Amino acid sequence: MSSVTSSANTRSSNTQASQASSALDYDVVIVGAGFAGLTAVHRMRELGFSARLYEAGKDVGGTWYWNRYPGLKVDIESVEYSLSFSYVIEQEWTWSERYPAPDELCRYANFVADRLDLRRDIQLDSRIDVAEFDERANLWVLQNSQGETVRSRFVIMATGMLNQPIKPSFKGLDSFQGQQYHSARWPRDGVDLSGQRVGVIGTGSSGVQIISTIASEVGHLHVFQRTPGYCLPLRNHPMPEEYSTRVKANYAQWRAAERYNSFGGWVALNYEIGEPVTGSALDATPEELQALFDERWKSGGLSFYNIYPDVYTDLEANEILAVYLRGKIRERIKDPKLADILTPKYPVLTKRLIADTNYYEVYERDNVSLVDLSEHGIDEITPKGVRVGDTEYEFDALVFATGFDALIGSLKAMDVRGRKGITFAEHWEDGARTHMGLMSAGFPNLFIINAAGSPAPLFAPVILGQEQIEWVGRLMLKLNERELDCIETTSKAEDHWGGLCEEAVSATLFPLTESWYVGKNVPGKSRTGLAYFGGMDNYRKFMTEAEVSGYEKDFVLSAAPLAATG
Ligand code: N01
Repeated sequence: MSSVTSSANTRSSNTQASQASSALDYDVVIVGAGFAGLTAVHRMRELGFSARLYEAGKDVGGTWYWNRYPGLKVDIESVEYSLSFSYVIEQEWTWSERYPAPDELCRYANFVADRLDLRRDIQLDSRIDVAEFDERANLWVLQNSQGETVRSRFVIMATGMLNQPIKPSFKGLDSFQGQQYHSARWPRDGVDLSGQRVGVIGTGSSGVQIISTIASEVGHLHVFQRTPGYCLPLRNHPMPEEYSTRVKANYAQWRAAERYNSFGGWVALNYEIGEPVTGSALDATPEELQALFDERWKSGGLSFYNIYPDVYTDLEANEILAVYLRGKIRERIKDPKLADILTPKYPVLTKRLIADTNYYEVYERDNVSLVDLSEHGIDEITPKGVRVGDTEYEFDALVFATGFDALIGSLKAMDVRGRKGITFAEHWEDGARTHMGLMSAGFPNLFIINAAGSPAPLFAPVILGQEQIEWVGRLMLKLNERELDCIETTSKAEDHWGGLCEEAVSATLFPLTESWYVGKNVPGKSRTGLAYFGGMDNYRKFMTEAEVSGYEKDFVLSAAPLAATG
């Protein structure tokens, strides 16, 4: 292994001198060039830390670099799904669509990287293969796929919450003779499916967008649906110039509204800042309910997340919205039998809403068939296709839109070794263990962004990532100020945080439904500590308390290697 030589190969002036300082290449290594990774590079530089970002992909963009399936659009409005730390970026960049496609999101990420001159600290096409904490030197030693070794004091893992694709372990999975694709690893040059017999397994956000887009292109499409979801029209269109101009002129208010909208984090409603809904759905009059729901329906996308809080916690309140949305779904499906199969039954919002474009209408096509798996699942993948009971469906191509090992998958898949060589796969074997979704015991000076133990599933990840990175940056400054080298959390703090996460999720309806929110999409995965469902406002209080208390509780701070001090 060669060692990196860098112009920034000593600690910056901001960095506390320590026994290990001479061996450092960078103050901080950042992994992943999505929006959070770019934010981290910028922030670290602002604070005077030397930083290097490594990205496995050949370009910046993160999720939007890797996910390229046909029909993909982000389902949060572009004016909100964007970085808020730079006035220049906010003002100079103009979105072309209300909900942009990955190409535009990656162009945006490139614009950010260029405009803020981040590129000189970013190494693309460079996967971090191993990250190991050196307990004697109190630093991280990382090896990348280019054979380089780098040493840093801190590591920021900006590897994303929906990054590690999964395929169910179907019998005969590898026997299929046709082409297989996973929604999250779609070939970048596209796939010509014209005239082919195609099977799509999975009808979550990815499956629904793929199905709606390829239906008119393929020969015949079979959709394998296990659980129907709540699909709502995205209502995408070119960005109205007036709207874009108005948001730019009032970005501070938009951002504040996003930040302080505890669930969802996104606020746009009919091109205005929507007010958070308070009170109980059970106390609202039928007229009030109708007006509120209709307004959201007209706005489109995922505006239903901004709803009476008890819709998340009370089955009766939940059913009021569920009935409304089921009615809207049935209106879109002509055949009542088909409508029965396509209409969801579980409590609404307990799985992520799906923003669609002409999804239900696809089933009016002669070349599209729905295979209902609710009673009888897929028995096996065969060399020719898929067998369900006595029926074998034959395909030229199979698409797995079967989701992700959310929140923990990316770190479990990496070879990251903390104290005593323990990996995340080992440490998280029985479920995610973090403190505030920011640190894990045994992984000193390593910070996790937008992933396990955080409110990421129910809050705008762009904003959450930024707040977490700001918190991390202030913590790093504080360590230097106090002439400390190292911070780590404890097993006790993880237990406590896991308990708080469990308490918060148990108070909601989320555990009633099998979804990635609660880990039920992966056999044997525990929901404990997986995510914090207590709302962003409460989460923010925990972060603030940790900071104002000087990290005295639930963290161990040290000036010398803990291993050496015993
Ligand atoms: O994955 P999913 P996704 N047999 O887990 C089915 C974000 N996202 O990639 O529901 C048969 O939601 C499974 O069935 P069931 C967004 O946050 C955003 O679609 O478990 N079927 C389900 O239908 C989203 O929530 C955007 O019964 C099986 C599907 O596979 C998250 O990513 C776009 C099966 C998996 O759905 C994940 O979405 C895309 C089996 N054995 C994604 N196993 C936008 O911004 C699984 N399934 C627009």
